[in-house]
Amino acid sequence: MDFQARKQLVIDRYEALVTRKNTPIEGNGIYCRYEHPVITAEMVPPMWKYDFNPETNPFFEERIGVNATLNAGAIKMGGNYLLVVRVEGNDRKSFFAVAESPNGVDNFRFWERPVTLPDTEDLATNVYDMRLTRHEDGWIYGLFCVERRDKSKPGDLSAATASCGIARTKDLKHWERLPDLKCKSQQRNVVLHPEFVDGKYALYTRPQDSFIDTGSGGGIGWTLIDDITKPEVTREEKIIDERIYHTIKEAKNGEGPHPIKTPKGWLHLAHGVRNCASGLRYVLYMYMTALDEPWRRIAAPAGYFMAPVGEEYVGDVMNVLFSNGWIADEDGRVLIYYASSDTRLHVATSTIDRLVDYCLNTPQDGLTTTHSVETINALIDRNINFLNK
Ligand code: BGC
Ligand code: BMA
Repeated sequence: MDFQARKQLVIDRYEALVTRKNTPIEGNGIYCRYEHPVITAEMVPPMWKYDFNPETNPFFEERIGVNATLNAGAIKMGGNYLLVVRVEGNDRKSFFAVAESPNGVDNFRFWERPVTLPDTEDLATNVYDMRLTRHEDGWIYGLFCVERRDKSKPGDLSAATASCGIARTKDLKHWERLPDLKCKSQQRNVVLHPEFVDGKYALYTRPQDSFIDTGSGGGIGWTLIDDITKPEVTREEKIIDERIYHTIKEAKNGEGPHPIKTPKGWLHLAHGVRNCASGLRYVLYMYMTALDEPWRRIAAPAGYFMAPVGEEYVGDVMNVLFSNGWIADEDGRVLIYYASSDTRLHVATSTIDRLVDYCLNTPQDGLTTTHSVETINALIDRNINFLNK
């Protein structure tokens, strides 16, 4: 194919994808998945990847490859649905880029350019997984993971450090970078609570001993910090949702997006990880905390909320669902953005009422087989009276 024909083909394919209609699939009554992913690597604008000059690119070859679009922060602004997507190049570096849709389920289009995020003096090797919080102080904060080579281990090429980067904005266009969160442990999943608590900024954390290992303790932590412009963890990181043997969060867990406030408590979405012969399995789960004490758990439905199905199992890092963005709409709808296998981004829709019902009425994990069977038998006993009604 010649330059002109290839260029047209690339543009046509791109346009077809970004205008493709998406339809919900009825599922378990708790949420609906959608027929298509909302953002894939093929939906990154051709302008970012191709040299459009026939002199310098006679074959219309791709010059800059994009490997994946995943783990997006989400927010509603000016009536539209915006995602700050983790875009990962073929070079394994990720960066952030905003994609916008009028309805939240299809027609997502990236803005003209990716986000130019100011860096700190100690340049990061990689940044990823931004959690967006519209805080009551008037700013929109983005908290994300900053990864650097661990210089204390020069002999180990894979040794890295993970810490929490913080930037704030009013429009997702102009970003002010604040210092990285100072903290004794490594941090990959820090989330800013949207309200002040005792007049302080509140963080969900996930203290870990080293880059990969969460270590002996661990779970989702909670701590208050005095000054967001000089962010430092000085108080205890209180574990509010712990890891538990033989559950979906045995190996690791971490807060997803910031919790959603409801009349019955805060709704939390998190990821849980367990180990198995094929590697780590990442699933999504939910829990609720008290309205007046967001660190006190009041509901913990057993098991996972969402796990990979079908093509979601397959990708760069198999058997992974991960979410760091959801939007609570004015009409009570909730749009959950999740990535599958570190490759593509999907949406699932539910409502506040359905999610609260799920959290409050799904049986808890009894932590043994005997309890699981008892729970099923109790349900059958209650159901017998209703079967023929
Ligand atoms: C990757 C992340 C991953 C982390 C821990 C990083 O290098 O970019 O996607 O979560 O390692 O495995
Ligand atoms: C990490 C996360 C994500 C990723 C997941 C699976 O720990 O921070 O970036 O989706 O592992 O690879």
